[in-house]
Amino acid sequence: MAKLFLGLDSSTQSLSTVVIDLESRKVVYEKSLNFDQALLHYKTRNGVLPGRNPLLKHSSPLMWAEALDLLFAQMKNDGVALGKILAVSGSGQQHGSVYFNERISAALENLDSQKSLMENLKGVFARKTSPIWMDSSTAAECAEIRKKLGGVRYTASRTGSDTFERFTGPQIRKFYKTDPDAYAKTSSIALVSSFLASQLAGKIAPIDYGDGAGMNLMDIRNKVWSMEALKATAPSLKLKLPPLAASGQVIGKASAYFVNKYGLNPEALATVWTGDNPASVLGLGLIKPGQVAISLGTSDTFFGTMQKCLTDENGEGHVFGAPAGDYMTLICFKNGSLAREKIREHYGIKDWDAFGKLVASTPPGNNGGILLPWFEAEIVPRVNKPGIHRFDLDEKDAAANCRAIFEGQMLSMRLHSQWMQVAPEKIFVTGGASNDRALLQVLADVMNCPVLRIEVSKSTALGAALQSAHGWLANAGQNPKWEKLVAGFTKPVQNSEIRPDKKAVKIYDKLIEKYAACESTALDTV
Ligand code: XUL
Repeated sequence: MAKLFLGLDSSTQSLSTVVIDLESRKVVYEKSLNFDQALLHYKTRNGVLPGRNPLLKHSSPLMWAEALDLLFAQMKNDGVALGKILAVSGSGQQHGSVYFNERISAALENLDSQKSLMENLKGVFARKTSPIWMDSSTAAECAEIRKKLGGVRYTASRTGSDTFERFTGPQIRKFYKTDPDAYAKTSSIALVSSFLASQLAGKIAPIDYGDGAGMNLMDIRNKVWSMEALKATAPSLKLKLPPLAASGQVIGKASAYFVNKYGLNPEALATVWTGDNPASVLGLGLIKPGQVAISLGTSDTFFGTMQKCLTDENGEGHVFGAPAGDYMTLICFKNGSLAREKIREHYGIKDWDAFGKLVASTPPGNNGGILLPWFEAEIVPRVNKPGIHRFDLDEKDAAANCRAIFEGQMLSMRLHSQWMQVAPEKIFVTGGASNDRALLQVLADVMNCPVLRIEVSKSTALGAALQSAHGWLANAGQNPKWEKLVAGFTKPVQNSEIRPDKKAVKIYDKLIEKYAACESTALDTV
């Protein structure tokens, strides 16, 4: 008999769903709803409300609630066997926050299926809009909290990350400073993930250790709210936060709203949601310490799982709780594809195929040529003044510059992930540039590790569906093993494995020292 589990992912631009059948180990349904297209009246662009201040990025919590109704209606229409779903879980874009007044609990407990979620939730918000992860308007608050906590190193070791503009704590502090009355009227604060989980559960849902770690408010080692961090952020904050819990933990039966309106199984369990990055780590099948994935997208992101909680004393990387227990790390390099594209355009290279051929035509190590591609302000290492830096590299040599940009990016990844003390056994790669074997060879050689390509359609919602299955099995006393649970759902692309070349590895083991020296020199000048 089918065992169906539902996973939802509320990302910046869309709400997606994946239904899995644990018996056949198959994804049986997937769908996405794009906010800009499906909910025109919010006038969002890429999920963000319009506005003049480029540092301010907000979205509408009502839009996320409306999307939830629309997606459930769509599932019902498409004949998804909602009556057989055993549990629901989900994930949300990290860091975004939702502010409620004292009416929230009653509204959630009495969701009326004759009305929409939007109507049910009218009048419960203490703040109309939600700052999201793209917001960078809280530099002052970051500095204030960091100072009160005692500096970068201490903040990172306490909360898992240095203070970052998009993190929820600095955002809450800004709200408290700029609108103290509305802050005082706020009885409860949710993350995007816990806001949606609350609707499914019909009560205020806990925040999980994964998403909670993206707030600069959670004690990363003990997985409890850090009183020190709460105090450094805003008054009476503890009273406004829900409890922390493991993602996938059962909250209770799903709200009757979804049962009556969409025919959801009355026995279906609502579980704690997580952030999109922790969920995607699950969806990619990364559950054992030392497993690493690299997404070569607009920005390049390095994800890893980690058993012991180590934090980055330079405050560049993040540590979050991982849904499979233990920890995960996330390091975001902003100048990813964007920088590769700039180089391709600069040298008039027609496509990525030609770019890859030029890289392959040059020797590993590039005869010592180094390129630091900080076309935009960089997160890792922290660079506020953009600039391109070349060392022993002729700007006129197109092929050498193509190799240099990718080598530089991969050397930077190796250097700036050393604090994790994780020697990866295998690296899974996703994203646009992962189609190019010449680039993947550079990655395998720099990291001295086999690299495999992985295709990730909706890996985040898949991770959420697996999380709901885990929660349901654990609740039934079945002691589920993550390794068994994720097996078969995510597979690397066949024959995509690239092994490191021993000679090239030796070259990069030396070149990393030069790279680090060049980076220090360049950082001294910016
Ligand atoms: C992670 C981050 C983003 C959002 C995107 O720190 O800010 O990856 O989670 O949804």
